[in-house]
Amino acid sequence: MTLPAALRRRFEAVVFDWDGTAVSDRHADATRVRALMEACCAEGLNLVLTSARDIGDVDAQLGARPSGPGTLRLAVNRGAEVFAADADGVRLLPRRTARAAEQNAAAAQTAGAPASPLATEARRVEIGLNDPADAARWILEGLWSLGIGPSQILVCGAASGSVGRDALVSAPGVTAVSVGAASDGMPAGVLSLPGGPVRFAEILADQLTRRRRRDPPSVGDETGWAFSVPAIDPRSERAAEALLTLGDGRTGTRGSVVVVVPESAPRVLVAGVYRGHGPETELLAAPLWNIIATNAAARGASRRLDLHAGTLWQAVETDAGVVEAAAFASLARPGTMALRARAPADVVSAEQGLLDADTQEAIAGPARVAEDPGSIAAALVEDRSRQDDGGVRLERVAGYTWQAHGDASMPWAEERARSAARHGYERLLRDHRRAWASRWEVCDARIDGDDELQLAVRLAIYHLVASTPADGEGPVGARGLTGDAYRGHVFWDSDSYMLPFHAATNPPSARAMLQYRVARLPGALQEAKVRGRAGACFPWESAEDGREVTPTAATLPSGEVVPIRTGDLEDHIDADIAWAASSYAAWTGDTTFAHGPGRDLLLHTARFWASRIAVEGARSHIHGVIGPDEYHEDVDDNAYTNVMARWNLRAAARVVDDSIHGWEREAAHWQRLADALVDGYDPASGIYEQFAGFSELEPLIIAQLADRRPVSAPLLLGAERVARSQVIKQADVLMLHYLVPGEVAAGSLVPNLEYYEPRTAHGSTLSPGVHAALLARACRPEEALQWLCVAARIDLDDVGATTAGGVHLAAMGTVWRTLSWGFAGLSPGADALIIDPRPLPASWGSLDVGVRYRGTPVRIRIDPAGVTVAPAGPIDVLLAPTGHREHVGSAGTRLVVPEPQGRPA
Ligand code: IFM
Repeated sequence: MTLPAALRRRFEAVVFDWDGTAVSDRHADATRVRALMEACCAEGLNLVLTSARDIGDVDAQLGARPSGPGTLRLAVNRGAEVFAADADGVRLLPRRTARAAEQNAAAAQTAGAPASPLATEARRVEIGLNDPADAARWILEGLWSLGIGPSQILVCGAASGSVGRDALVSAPGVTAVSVGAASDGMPAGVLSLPGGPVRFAEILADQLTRRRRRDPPSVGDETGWAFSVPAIDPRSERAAEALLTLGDGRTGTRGSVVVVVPESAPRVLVAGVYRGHGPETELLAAPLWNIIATNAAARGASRRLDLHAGTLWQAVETDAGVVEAAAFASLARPGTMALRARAPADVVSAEQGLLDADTQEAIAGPARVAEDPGSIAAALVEDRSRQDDGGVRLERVAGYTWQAHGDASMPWAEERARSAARHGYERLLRDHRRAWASRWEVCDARIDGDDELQLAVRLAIYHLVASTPADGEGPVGARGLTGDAYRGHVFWDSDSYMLPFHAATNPPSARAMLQYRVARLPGALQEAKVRGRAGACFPWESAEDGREVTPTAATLPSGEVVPIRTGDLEDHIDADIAWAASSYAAWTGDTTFAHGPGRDLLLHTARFWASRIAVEGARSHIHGVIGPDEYHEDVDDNAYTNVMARWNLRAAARVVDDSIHGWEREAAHWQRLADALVDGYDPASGIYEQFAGFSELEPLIIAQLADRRPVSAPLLLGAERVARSQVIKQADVLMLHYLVPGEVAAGSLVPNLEYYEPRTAHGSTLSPGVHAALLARACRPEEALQWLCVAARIDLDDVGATTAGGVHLAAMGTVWRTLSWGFAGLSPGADALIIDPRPLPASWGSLDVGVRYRGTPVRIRIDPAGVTVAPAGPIDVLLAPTGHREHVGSAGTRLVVPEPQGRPA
């Protein structure tokens, strides 16, 4: 029998009733269905059997012992108990309390998709679930933790309802079919396909066939998780490719159409692997694994990136028919990628293989690109087969190796591809999906009430994760691995804007980012000497060897050549790196780092400042810098630079006091210098002057001059006028309130926000999100929301027409921080997680953010009535508004927050 269209696709999980659907009754012979189930699991399909009967009964009849990679779960006793069956036998899985189920239900409502199973894991105890609806939710959550969403699930036998039928079939996106008699009283939306166990066996057999003939997997389409690009638009194709990039933290593959299109700029990039020297240093482009060489021309394409599972699906219409493909870069095995495609025979008629990055011509066999100093080797295991549905299936498993300095090993790349191919496509997919799902369990941020913003927030989080390695050195360029802009150079974007997300959610990634700096400390010590300074002087733009790679000049569209002085003058990078190290240590409590390389960073940057500061009478100064506001160059006493230097000196002096002998005199000197540093603060107005003389500049208010912001003020007004005016490019003084609120005068946030925000062009993508966070801290949620939306849509709307060169990861970092710190007020205290929430925008029902404090994952949910804290293990929290400290056990707790209005920081 031909199955209805809704079933003629690959599902990633099948949930089915045992009695009446899989077998006719308790005495029926289950040999055939057992064989089918085991075969399906062996091909990666996940199965969940539900039954009102107990495990002994069901297992005696079924006796399935699948070896995977697909899982088999048995939700028996009407779902009151769940067992896993595998090659080792049948074992009971831990169950949850009804309270945990309630909280998850609330969270699921918030997310519009299954809640994170984190809270469930945290509170499982040995009592049964009485309500079958809880079991249904448990099933959805369990599959979600495998990276499988409702849109990838087929529910069979919904009519008998041995677990919460309605909860299962009403999950948005689930496909439900009943094989029972038509009169079973099925809920709306359930397909009727009478035929009982015979029909069910046909459905399973069909799923097995699809897997055996290597159909591309189904890719999730959940609301709030699926980012879609429905067509090829030549004007925005390159930006789309950047937004659709697949990343495993170490490698990035732009989400190009699988069949080359003229507008495309496909790229595979590897973190930290560059070619060239000095300002010309740029990321080396690796051979392409993700493009099919064909003569067929693409007429259109629809692409969808499932953010929860890091998997890209596409259907490309060519003149020879439709090519469907699914691809991923394994988060579980960085350097391993996989692609499956179903294509008309004419499209994939020739031998395939890697493509050259520049010419896009096929390369025979493995390939290596090597251009001093870096190199990348790539190899493919490829399988091309003709299937009886007339099409061709192409399966590729790619292995990449790299060397930042020297020769990448081709044999290793080949072995990486071969061992991954031996592991098998379905296992690779399973491991990859689980890796993403488990990252999301901690780092997801959920906004109830704004689906569009929710998706943009998740896209930001996705790119932060996808662009950042979790071991070794983690150099993260301004655009990560999503494009060539800024040549992959590493700026303060990495330390001050992206690192906070990683420190608070996945510390190994933050540690890797810091390791990149730590490993370049010797170079920074050397650079300081060259510049006649002490300590360490880190470069403003950094690449492979840690030397300054900032270009020294740029050519404007008019042809005019202008000098670039940031490399010489944007010294605040030193304090930014020190701040990143201390932020990581505060979230993690990693004393090995704090007393080792972290301390070195702090001390040597302090030494740099001590030698950079000029003592003039009783006061000390820093002359001739560029602050974050790059419209004004060579200024004296930039408040941001001075206060960050002061913070750096004081933090280093504290470290000496606490743990180092022999440095006391130097530390006392740092203290004196810090105390004497001018900071431009005027207690009468509460305003920090951005730099000496700023207040005398032409008082232009860009908010009144420009139709809309962000705007490029130099384009609007001319660079010279801007330099003579109070128009600023991006948050400068306000970066102090954002990074070191304890180092600025109490009560100074509001006056500085009111003074500087209207003067800010937001000409850098780093700026809107910082303002959003600070407006949230200032209890101005609706204005905060406006800027948050701007920040979250910078790449989606290609606001500056620069997304083709890669997404703006720093801005993405500000999006996350606006939620976690701006609104939720989360920060790492010395012995407790500090929660200091602010009012939410009226349109949000709640905000739910996850962090990892001192190793313990914890979710914090803020709603108008209070805060719910759900840690995975016991932690101490400090509710800042009341000073109330509480030891919260893994069962979670609800804290009441008094009226938050009117308490600006
Ligand atoms: O680091 C930023 C800088 O603050 C503004 N111009 C762009 C750089 C890279 O994003």
